[in-house]
Amino acid sequence: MSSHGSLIAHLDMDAFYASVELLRYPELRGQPVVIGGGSDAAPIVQPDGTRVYKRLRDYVGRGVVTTSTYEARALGVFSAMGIMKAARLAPDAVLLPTDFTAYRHYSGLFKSAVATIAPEIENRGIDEIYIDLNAYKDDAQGIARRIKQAVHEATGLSCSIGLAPNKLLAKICSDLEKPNGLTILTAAEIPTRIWPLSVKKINGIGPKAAAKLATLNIHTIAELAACDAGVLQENFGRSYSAWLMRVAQGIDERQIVTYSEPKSVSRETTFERDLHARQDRAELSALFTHLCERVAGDLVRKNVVGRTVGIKLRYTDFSIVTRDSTLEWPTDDPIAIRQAAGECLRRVPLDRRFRLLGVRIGSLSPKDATAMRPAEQQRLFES
Ligand code: DCP
Ligand code: MG
Repeated sequence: MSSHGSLIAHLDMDAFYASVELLRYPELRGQPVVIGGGSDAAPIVQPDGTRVYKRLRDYVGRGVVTTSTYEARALGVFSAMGIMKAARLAPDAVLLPTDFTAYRHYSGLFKSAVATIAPEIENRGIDEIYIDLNAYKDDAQGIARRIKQAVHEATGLSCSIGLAPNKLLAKICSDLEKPNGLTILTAAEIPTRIWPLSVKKINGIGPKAAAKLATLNIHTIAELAACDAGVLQENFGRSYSAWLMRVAQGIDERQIVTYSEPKSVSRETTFERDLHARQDRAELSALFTHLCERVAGDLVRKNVVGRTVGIKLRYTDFSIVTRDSTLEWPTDDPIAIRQAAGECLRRVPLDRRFRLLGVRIGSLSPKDATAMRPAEQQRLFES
């Protein structure tokens, strides 16, 4: 691997929830198994100690598959599929309930195991992390093997690692040789190994964007890289099209963000349909209030108060505007936040439809339990 440039690993656990369940029920190894039932999907233990498992064909309900073993995937059963649909494809597959407590436990175990070898870790979710390997460039492959080994020793589980010059490429690579993969990519290999892939492999091109690209006859990353900038801009707006062009070249400058105290908390929501400030006023107002309440709830849980309230809007062309306003007093009060956010909203152009609304509060400080803000005092007396 080259000794200049950046070096990032993306690690993703293999069939994570399903693999944790197989630790508990090793006799199911090699079988199609689907995770996603409620507690009534738990196996029944017979008097002689043997277990009788629930099968997909007996399932009735509206649940969805959270994940499945590779044997079940071979039959066409994947995450997010309705369980009854999965039952038509794999009627004999075993169904097991989801047990988040167990998955969180194993998530903590694998992350600590990685940290013993390479401590610069960015958490991405329950089963994936980015690891900064810039300090280990001389033997990145050896470090990656040691990480895989440590994860296996700590959990009994396998993972797949992608090693690449940035997060975007590392994430694509960790998925290329699953399960138990170790995929190494250099910048020079982007045309041969990344361009032939589907645009859907890029984290950030969702089903909606992929479908729109398909209408432009763009299916592979190579086709995206070759696409005319003007055509992309017409269809996706300035900022998203600029991002599309960068990622098609494998460019991504995001740094690894290791854990730190929160600097701000935010909540945002993408609407089911694009909304207009005047025509959808009531609906927007309710959504907006709900976002402020959730942000306030986050502050309370973290025991902090914030002083800068900001909003974010994403218009239908994906362009973004933000506004913020600084309060006289730091707060965690949903009404004060709603009021300040409302003032911000009046300062953005509302003549166009938008698809996303977000509320953020920053300039956080620890909550001083003895100091009560005037607005709170007032409401205390009103009630
Ligand atoms: N998950 C979920 N709903 C989805 C997708 C995933 O609840 N639509 C859960 C179950 C997965 C876990 O998140 O076990 C991790 O997601 P991955 O996409 O990494 O899927 P897996 O780890 O199951 O499989 P893979 O080996 O492809 O990573
Ligand atoms: Mg995974």
